[in-house]
Amino acid sequence: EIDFFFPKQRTLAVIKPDAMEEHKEKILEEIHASGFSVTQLKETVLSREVAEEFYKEHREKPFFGQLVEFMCRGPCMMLLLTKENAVEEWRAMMGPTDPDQAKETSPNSLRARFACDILHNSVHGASNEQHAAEKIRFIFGEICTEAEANSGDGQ
Ligand code: RTP
Ligand code: MG
Repeated sequence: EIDFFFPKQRTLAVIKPDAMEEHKEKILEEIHASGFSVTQLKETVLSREVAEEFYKEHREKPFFGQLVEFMCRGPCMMLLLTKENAVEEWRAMMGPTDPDQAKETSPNSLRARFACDILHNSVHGASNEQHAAEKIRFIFGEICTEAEANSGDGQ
């Protein structure tokens, strides 16, 4: 299996409530077409508590209340994506936070095409490897790759 020779990275991606009805299938299709493996996938309506914890880094921001409300308003699709350089590649696919800026600088990005505005912007992606690991654990619990499982003492 040639995959063994290439270090894979994991990231957490979310299709946000504004994109679920109209754009979910298209986004999933593009994720696959871009060479990501969807290692875990879960469609869920976030509770207020979970949304607050998920975005706790933004607790002090003026948009925090609106952000939490928005993330709870309907189903989200949570995805654990695996690929070389997955964190950066998924962020590049998303484009800038603000779709007006995305349309200028990255017209092919998901946010340029599907986002409504800077808050309702269709997709989330972990911002770095550490953040990805933390959010993957929070959303999917303790999971490990086959390689990690096999590196134990086998008892
Ligand atoms: P995300 O965390 O969702 O992947 O987005 P991001 O890194 O591009 O942007 P971030 O600064 O982490 O903001 C998190 C989410 O908060 C909402 N937001 N609203 N009204 C506003 O000015 C504003 N700014 C950010 C967006 O939903 C953004 O994705
Ligand atoms: Mg962020």
